Amino acid sequence: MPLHPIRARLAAAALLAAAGLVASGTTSAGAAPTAAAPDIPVASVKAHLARFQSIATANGGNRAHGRPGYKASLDYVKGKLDAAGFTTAVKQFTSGGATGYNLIADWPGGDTNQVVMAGAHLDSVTAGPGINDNGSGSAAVLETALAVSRAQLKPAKHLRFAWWGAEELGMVGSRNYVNSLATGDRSKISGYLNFDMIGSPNPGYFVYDDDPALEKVFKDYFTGLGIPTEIETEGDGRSDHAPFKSAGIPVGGLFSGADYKKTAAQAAAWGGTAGKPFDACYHSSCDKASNIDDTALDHNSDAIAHAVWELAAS
Ligand code: DTR
Ligand code: CA
Ligand code: ZN
Ligand code: ZN
Repeated sequence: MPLHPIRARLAAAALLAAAGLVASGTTSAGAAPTAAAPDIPVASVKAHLARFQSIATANGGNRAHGRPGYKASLDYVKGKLDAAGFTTAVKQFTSGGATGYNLIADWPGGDTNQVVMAGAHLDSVTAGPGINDNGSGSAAVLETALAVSRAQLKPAKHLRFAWWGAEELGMVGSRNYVNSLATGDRSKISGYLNFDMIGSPNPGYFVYDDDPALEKVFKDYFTGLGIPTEIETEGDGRSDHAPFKSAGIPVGGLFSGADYKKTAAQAAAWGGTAGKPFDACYHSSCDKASNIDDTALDHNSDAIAHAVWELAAS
């Protein structure tokens, strides 16, 4: 079988790097080379999604704020991070008369005056298990954090990962977190990357355009894969990056589409079905384990790792 053009290009780049003909990752001004981000195994990301699905199934069909499936999801993610050597903290808040929880995981080391954060909301709506929205972002951020541990990464900047509660009630958990930070701590966050819906079944490749430098990290990555991207416009301010942006923190992120319909031009660029929503199961009971495009989930997970490695090194 002939190699797909993108794969062929990647294979050629890997061969050149292996032969020492090109650097696989160097910092500016000839500083010590930094290892390139590892491939994030999509099978591992999907295993987390399968667990989120089982948790929902065992808890009334959802993982929503104030419901037992939310806390069970948080306990699962926390257990993986604790075992991998992260310093984790569960931060409680109250919304709608129910206790909510954010999970914060710090990777020991790096300059704590320069914090790179990546996060995803872990809650679903009550209508369904929330596998694309937002098991996808939660699982990909988790697997990226676990890859940091596997690599025993020694980043220049400090790395912090977050899973937010009650996003579906209006970004309650992430706003609570940003408001809880002392002014001095807010200014130490050099960037926040958000991942909400990154495995949509009829996917698009949208990059947040809020901060040009963070946008470029993702755009360049997809250009390298030969995948065109568009600016994310469907939900400006509709996810957990919004409270960070309001506090003056640079934000970036990825999105593969919700209930808007894919245009003919987008289907020509990305494949999939024109005239159909990016995610026809958005906020529905059918947002289950089958509601995922594995290729989009794979590319977006790898892009997260790429951004985390690059931003933490510089
Ligand atoms: N906030 C999401 C859905 C959503 C809609 N548009 C965007 C754009 C970027 C990120 C997310 C979204 C939800 O959780 O329902
Ligand atoms: Ca991968
Ligand atoms: Zn949602
Ligand atoms: Zn969401």
